[in-house]
Amino acid sequence: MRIDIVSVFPEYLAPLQLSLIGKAATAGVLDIAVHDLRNWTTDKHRTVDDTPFGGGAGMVMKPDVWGRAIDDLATEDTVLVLPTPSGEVFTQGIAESLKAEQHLLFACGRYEGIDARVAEHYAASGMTVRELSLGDYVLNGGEVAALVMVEAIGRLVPGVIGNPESLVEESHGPDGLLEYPVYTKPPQWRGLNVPDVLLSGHHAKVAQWRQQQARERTAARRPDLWAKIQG
Ligand code: JEK
Repeated sequence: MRIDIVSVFPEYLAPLQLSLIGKAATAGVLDIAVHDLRNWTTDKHRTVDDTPFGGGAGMVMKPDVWGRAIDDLATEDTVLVLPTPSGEVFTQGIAESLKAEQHLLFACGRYEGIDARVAEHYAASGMTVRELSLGDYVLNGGEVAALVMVEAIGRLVPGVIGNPESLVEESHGPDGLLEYPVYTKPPQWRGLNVPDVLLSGHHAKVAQWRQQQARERTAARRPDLWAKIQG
């Protein structure tokens, strides 16, 4: 998979050279490139923003600069990903739907966002355009969202994760419940004991206890998920 990320703060994307994703990039499974949007400006001051039509606070990113960048980087099979607070919420399901794509192009906005005609133009041109939000809180730009999305999608690409078993677990695990609590040695730490059942060697009882813990956690912490599962 090829991933291009365009930003006015390309240094912000440096973590992508680290850890699992960075190693996969090194191994050639993922091909990640980060670009400075200002490379596509044409004026002396390398301007990327302007005042909003209709008034209001802040600045809006210019469509012409983004248009030149996207025209240069896009191919026949590009999916254009636009992180935005007004997007569809990014989920594991969306990560799954993007993991087999040939090319993802992330356009990371700043200020009040990117002129709306950019998404409109590329969608009308036949490109797949995904306007995605990380969640219901406001960030200062799309870079952190792109980092999260690249990590969530990248770890699903065959050859990226070191341990294939951790993905198998997930693929037959989505009963929609949160994870059960996990423990390791020592069996007692600062006066807290690992639950006896986990030391018993009784596999059926362990499985039953974990299932019960997962249900209790989900009901307490995620009433939204619990309502969908219905006990
Ligand atoms: C991309 C620029 C900053 C900040 C104005 C007023 C209520 C905000 C844009 N989950 C997510 N949260 N935020 C983003 C995100 C933020 C971005 C950009 C993504 C580009 N900004 C910004 C304020 C406003 N709005 C009404 C909401 C707009 C994001 C993701 N993904």
